[in-house]
Amino acid sequence: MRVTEPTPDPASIPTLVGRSSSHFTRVARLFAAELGVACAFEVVPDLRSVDAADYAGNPALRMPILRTGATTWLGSLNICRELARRAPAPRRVVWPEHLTEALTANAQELVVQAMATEVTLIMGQLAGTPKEDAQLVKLQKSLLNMLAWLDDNIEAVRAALPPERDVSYLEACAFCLVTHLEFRKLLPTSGYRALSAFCDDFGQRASAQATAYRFDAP
Ligand SMILES: N[C@@H](CCC(=O)N[C@@H](CS)C(=O)NCC(=O)O)C(=O)O
Repeated sequence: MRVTEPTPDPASIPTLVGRSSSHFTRVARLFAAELGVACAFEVVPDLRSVDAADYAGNPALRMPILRTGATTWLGSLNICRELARRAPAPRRVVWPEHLTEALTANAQELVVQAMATEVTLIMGQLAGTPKEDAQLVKLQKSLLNMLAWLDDNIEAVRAALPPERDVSYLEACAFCLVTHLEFRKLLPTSGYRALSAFCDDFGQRASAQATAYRFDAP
């Protein structure tokens, strides 16, 4: 009698809901690739939507979201953790709570804050907020300050991470942040020499190359 391979149950494959142009979504996609977890991908069609159903039920009206059967995981860090639990083989992941020195912990804080600030700036641009708006000007200054800090410190930060790691949430976020600034033409990043060198290095990974930013079809 011929034995056939069991067809994978589609419900057992998690679905990542986001956009291929989103840096928080890319962090999750990058982790899925690093951890060897297959995911389906569902595009959030329009970020102007105020219907939580368009964000897989996320009341914050944000992406990414991971759907695993009847469960949803909100936000990139939660998603990356769930992907790690589903990884077919254990991987050495450095999570934010492992960063117990001020240098690395502050780098994590600033990378994620810079990502959030970039989101606000882009959404402000899309909404037509005037360039001289005081809050916008402050956010731009804040982003530049954070990038300068990260550029000054990224080498020391990386040197302080456990050398035997497979992947760190901090580096994944930093890579997705800096490459996204270029992708969205928010500001040129080549002047940030240390960050650019870091991106050149991290960008060699298959996970980085498989998750390049692009705009999803409308
Ligand atoms: N804390 C969330 C932040 C997610 C987030 O801000 N995502 C952006 C896209 S990269 C978003 O959904 N923006 C929609 C909006 O600001 O309206 C996470 O870590 O995933």
